[in-house]
Amino acid sequence: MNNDWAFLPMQVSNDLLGDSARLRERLATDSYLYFEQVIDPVAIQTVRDDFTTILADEGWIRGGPARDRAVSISKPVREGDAEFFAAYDRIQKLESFHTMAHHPALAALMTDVLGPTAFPHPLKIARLSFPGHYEISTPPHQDFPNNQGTENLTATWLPLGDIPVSLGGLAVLRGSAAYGVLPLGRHLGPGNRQALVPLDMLEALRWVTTDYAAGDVLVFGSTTVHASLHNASETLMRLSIDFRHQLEGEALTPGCLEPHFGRAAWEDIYEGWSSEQHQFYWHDLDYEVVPFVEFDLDADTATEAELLERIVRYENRRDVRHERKVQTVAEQEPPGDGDG
Ligand SMILES: O=C(O)CCC(=O)C(=O)O
Repeated sequence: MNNDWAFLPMQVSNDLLGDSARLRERLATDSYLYFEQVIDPVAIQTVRDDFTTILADEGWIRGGPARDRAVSISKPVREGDAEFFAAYDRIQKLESFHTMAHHPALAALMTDVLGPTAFPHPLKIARLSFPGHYEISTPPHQDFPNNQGTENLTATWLPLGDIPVSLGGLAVLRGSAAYGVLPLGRHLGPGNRQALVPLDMLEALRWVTTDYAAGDVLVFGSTTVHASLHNASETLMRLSIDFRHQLEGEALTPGCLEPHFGRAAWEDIYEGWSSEQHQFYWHDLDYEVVPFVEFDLDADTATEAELLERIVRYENRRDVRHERKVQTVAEQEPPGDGDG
């Protein structure tokens, strides 16, 4: 979606920290809570460093002194493409990434929001958003259809570094959670599904977003409609992580107990970690595992054939934009020592 003018600013909720009743009231009304600078930015930078080290090593971004800026040099890939997993499988093994879900400030915040037995799912998600990859921006969607279990499931989204609007952070359709689970359509972006948001909702509600900074946390419910803005930067990748949380005693589905994309055993993920503290932590928790049910797609969504057409059109556009980006990087970003 366009990054400007259509949005209202997000309301900052730091003043409600520690006040569970008012946090829950605001979450119920607005469908999101946005907190500035609640996580130590140095801890966030550690995760970013681990991500960018892998991305530079895989040739996705410029290495050397430019590494931290995440200057994209490879052709964009879609989540699920074979090339995507070269970097993503390595990122999924990062101790710093999984451990961030247990950061004391995040745990305290989620205890305030959900209750004393709040815990993060073992499934933890990283998003690696390429510049000029507009067709693949995360579409408006709700987390419930992809996760299921309890509707009280609540997500946290953390920028790994500053994410101004131009870099394509998350936007939320304020008040959307009250409308319940919406019909689903096909999409090329992460999750491959979009919420088909009815016109009356779009007329009644407003999209909100902000310029995120390292250390910020966005919280939203399982039926909150949210989407990413386009990463409209010419050359920079947008990096973020997101977790799902719930209370003990509630339901979850088997996929929430697996690594994202389910491509490695937990023992492989944990290989080389310095601490066992956050390994297999859910074995000691109480929850009910319920089956995942495939939701039907709305009859009006794109057909398989239309989706294929979209993929071809997308790939052509992506390739043209990629060539332009390579030229821009060559002009604006002199090569660094450590380029892979
Ligand atoms: O960061 C993104 O682009 C998508 C995050 C998100 O909406 C999700 O994981 O549900």
